[in-house]
Amino acid sequence: MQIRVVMLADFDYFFAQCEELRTPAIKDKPVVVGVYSGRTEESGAVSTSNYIARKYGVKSGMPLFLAKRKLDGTDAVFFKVDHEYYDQISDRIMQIFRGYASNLEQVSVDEAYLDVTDQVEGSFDNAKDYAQKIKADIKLQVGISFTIGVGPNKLIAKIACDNQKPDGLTIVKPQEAKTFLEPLDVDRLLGIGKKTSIKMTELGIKTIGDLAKYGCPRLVEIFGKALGIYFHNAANAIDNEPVQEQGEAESISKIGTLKQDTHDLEFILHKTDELTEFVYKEVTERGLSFKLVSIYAVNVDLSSKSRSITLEQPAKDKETIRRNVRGLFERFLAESALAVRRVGVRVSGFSKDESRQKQLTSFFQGTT
Ligand code: DCP
Ligand code: CA
Ligand code: CA
Repeated sequence: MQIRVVMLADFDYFFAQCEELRTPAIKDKPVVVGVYSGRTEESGAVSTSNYIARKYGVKSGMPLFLAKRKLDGTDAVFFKVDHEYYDQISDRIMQIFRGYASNLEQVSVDEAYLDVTDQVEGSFDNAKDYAQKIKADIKLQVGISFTIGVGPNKLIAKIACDNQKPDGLTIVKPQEAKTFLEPLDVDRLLGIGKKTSIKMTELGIKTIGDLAKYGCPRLVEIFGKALGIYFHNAANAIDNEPVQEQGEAESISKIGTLKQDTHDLEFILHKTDELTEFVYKEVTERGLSFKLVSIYAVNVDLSSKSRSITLEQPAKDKETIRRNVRGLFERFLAESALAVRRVGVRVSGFSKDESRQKQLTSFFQGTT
C-alpha cells in the first residue's frame, strides 16, 4: 500500500472556546460550559471548560456544584450549552478543511480526519508546514484553535493528536510509528476499555509495545479472530482504514502538479484532462454515478481553493466532468489573479449506476 499522510484535527476545549469567541472579555477567566438538568439551579454536569478552569481541577462530566466549589473565589463564568451555535462554528471549519484534503471524515462536532497525501506529495516534512498553514488559516477565518496529529494512518494520527494539547502539532513519521506507540499504555488504543485492559494486565501486557510482541495466534485464541488480529495490527502501527466521509460514499479525486506555474486556462485544462481520465476510469470501474464535480487549485503562494458544482442529474460520463471542470476553472481564473501550481479534479455525491445494475441483472437472467 502507498504511503498515506493522515491528519486528525481536534478543536481545543471546544464548547468553551466557542463561548470565548462570542464574548472575548472572558478569555482570561475560568470558563465552564454545562448541561443544566433543571431540577435545581445547581444541578447538572460540566460539558467542558477552558484550560484556566482545568487548572483548578474542573473536568468534563463533573457535577456543576463541584466545579463551582473548585472555582470558589475566582471570577469564573458559567454557560449553558448552545449546540446550535457550536454546530455552526464546527460546520464552517469542516467546510474549510474540505478545501485542504482529498478526503474528510468528520468523527464528531470537534474532530475530523483529513487525508492530505496528495496535497503534501506524500512528504511528512511538507505535512508540518501544511498543518501549520491550516491552523493559521482557520485561526484567521474563524478564530478557533485546534490540535493536529499527523501519521501514516488514522490510528497513529489520533494518538499523536492526544500527545500535546492545546494548539498542538505532533507528527509521527511512518518509520517512527512503532517506537512512538511502544511505551504507551494499551488502553490508549481504540477498543481497549477497562475490562480488556484488566485482562491484558493479567496476561502481562501493560504497554502497546508488550502487546506488539505478544503472538498474534495467542491473541486470536484469547480475544477471538477479529479482535485478536485488530489488537495485533494496531499495536504494530498497522491500520488500513481509509479516511472516508461517513454516511455517503467517499469522493474520487486526483491532483497533479503543472509543468510550470500558470494562469492560462488551456494549459491548466491540458493537465486536468489527464486527471479526469484517471477519475473517470475509477468511477467507471466502480459503477458509480456522481452528482458533484469539483476542482482544486494550489496557487504559487501555496494558498488553495476549491470550487464545486452540483449537477441537475447524476452523471457518469467523461464529457460531463470535462465540461464542468472547464467551467469551474474559467470562473476561478477570472476571480483570482495568482498563477496556479497544482490542480485537482474530484467527483462525489455518488449513487450506484442503475443501468449497469440492469445490465448485470439481464446478464444473469440470460445465463439461467
Ligand atoms: N463534551 C461533553 N461532555 C463530555 C465530554 C465532551 O459535552 N463529557 C463536549 C464538550 C467538548 C466537546 O464535547 O467541548 C469535545 O470534547 P473533547 O473531549 O474533545 O474536549 P474539549 O474539546 O472540550 O477539550 P480538549 O481541548 O481536551 O480537546
Ligand atoms: Ca474531541
Ligand atoms: Ca477537543
